[in-house]
Amino acid sequence: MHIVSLAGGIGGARFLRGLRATEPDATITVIGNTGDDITLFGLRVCPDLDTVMYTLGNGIDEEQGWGRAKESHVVKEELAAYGMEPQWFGLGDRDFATHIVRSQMLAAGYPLSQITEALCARWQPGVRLLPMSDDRCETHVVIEDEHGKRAIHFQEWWVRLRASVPAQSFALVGADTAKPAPGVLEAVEEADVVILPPSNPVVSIGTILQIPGIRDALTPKTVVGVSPIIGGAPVRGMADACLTAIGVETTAQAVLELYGPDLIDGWLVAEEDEGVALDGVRVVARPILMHDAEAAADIARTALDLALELT
Ligand code: GDP
Ligand code: FO1
Ligand code: CA
Ligand code: CA
Repeated sequence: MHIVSLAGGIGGARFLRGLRATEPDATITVIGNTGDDITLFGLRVCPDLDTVMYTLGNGIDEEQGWGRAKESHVVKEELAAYGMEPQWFGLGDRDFATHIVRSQMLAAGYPLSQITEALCARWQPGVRLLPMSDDRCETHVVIEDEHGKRAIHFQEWWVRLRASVPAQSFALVGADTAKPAPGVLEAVEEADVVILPPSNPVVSIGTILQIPGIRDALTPKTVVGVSPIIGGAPVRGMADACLTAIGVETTAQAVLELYGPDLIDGWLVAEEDEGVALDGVRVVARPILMHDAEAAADIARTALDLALELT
């Protein structure tokens, strides 16, 4: 069986660990979000790709959900001693090595997809991890504060401001001319089913769907999604601030409508969201809280079974 999955960071990675566990013989291709990517200190950082790679490769800081386990921060302290900015983004020493390898390969002319493959040769995530695009494509956020109206990088809004200043809109800079990375459309074409983990519907899944060609490739497939919203709130993170910015309510119903019945065939919601409904979509209410790896595998099983039933 060939499964294609789209993924952001923590929510996507934890779900994928469950998917891999429940269907160990399947080929899983993951299309990762690179809209969060940022260049810091001359190094290219790809938070969502790294979160998936470290989580599936058993190198993640489990508590934090991003970054490396057993991390130290000597380089960060030394950079701060030189007064180097930004100081609001915490890169750890072990993590730095990943960004050095990636940046060196980018400078040598390798595309991000090949670099990700090279990094995964170490981590052996058990899935094929592809960036959504090899073309640089970054999410920026339009805000208005005491400095006026301006666009800032997504990481500055998310990490430095903790989404405390309302986003007026999001812009995926570079999306209009970006192409899906090599292998992305081919994987979707060959997929038996497509699963959308409970990743952020705006700045993770929504971003991937903006790369020209990806959404159109997905719609003829059987697509089952897991709601990232339970009982009117995100499980973790600030997805509500992202949804509000694009005029969508923070409910499992509204996220389903945002994706639309042309994309979604099956939708997994929490039991308290039973009653969510949309013409043309099979909605199933089940526990969808990934409190541990076993729970994540159970949720992935339910999503996969629903997809196979709808195929
Ligand atoms: P990020 O890039 O690290 O923000 O991670 P993702 O975009 O992959 O996932 C973030 C989303 O996952 C958030 O909107 C959360 O509401 C959702 N999420 C996190 N944990 C769970 C969970 O256990 N169950 C469900 N249903 N959603 C979750
Ligand atoms: N998130 C934070 O809240 N603070 C940080 O300092 C931070 C550093 C960081 C470094 C590497 C990495 O891969 C991820 C990191 N994240 C950090 C998480 C990440 O930037 C965001 O949670 C996501 O991009 C939002 O999806
Ligand atoms: Ca992310
Ligand atoms: Ca479909």
